[in-house]
Amino acid sequence: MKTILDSIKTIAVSVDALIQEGDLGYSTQHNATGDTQLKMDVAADHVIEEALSALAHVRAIISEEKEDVLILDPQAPYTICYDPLDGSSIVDANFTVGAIFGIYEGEPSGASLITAAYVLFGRHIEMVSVERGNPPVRKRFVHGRWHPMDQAFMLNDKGKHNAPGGTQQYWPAYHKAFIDSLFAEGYRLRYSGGMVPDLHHLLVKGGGIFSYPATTDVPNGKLRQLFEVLPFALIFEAAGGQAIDHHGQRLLELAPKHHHDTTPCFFGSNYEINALKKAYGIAE
Ligand code: FDP
Repeated sequence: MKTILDSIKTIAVSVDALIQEGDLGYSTQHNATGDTQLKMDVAADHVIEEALSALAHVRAIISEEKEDVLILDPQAPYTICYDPLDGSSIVDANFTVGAIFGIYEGEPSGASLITAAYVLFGRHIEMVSVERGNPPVRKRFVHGRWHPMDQAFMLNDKGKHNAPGGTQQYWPAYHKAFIDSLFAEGYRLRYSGGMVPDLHHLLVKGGGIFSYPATTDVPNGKLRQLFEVLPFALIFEAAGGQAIDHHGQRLLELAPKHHHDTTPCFFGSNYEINALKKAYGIAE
């Protein structure tokens, strides 16, 4: 696992260089969800593919930017699913963007996710990783070295911030009522439109909630299970929070039928997620 995480660290530096170069033009390609890819998306994907393909023990890699699975060694144990540049719609505004990695042992699903990592391309490059276990191994690479996280990035029971994703016009009424109820309680809005910085923000501040509900325009949610949702579910649970879908099911219990499947998703500290369960009528 160390080799894969070390490789992601090296990848982070190369992808950051691409972002610094700043070619924001569109390519002629589309990803599996139909989004027109930026040249930067394609270039980041290429850098990551090349680096991960050089590793031993990797059965396959699956990129959010590619339709198909790339099989590397059918006998090897790990499949790495990744979103090379999450937040492509805000990179032109010079907002912080990220990359997300899920390392699965066997067929990729919540149950087989063994390590999750994300990279933040912000004022400085930062990487956070969680290796599943009891207790999970939580590490942060920043300012040139790995730091064990101990109490850092552990969520309090309740936070102060509300990060509501999706187009409000298409939210179900009970979701809007829930989001409004948090603001009525004094929660403050923090939503940049990038999943990585928005979830990182909640981890740094010790709580709150990020939601991307089922909406009338995207009934199965927008965020992809293997590349985005499951890795962050592992990271939030390891931080003492919860990560559930709109039925109240733990996201880590999901098993996508297709590698580009999406899901509605909610990540947060206990108070807010329990309040969401009540608002959705899914409290135990
Ligand atoms: P983007 O479309 O810019 O790639 O991965 C999808 C994503 O960004 C997430 O990073 C982000 O949280 C979400 O979409 C934002 O979607 P909305 O604008 O619909 O809230």
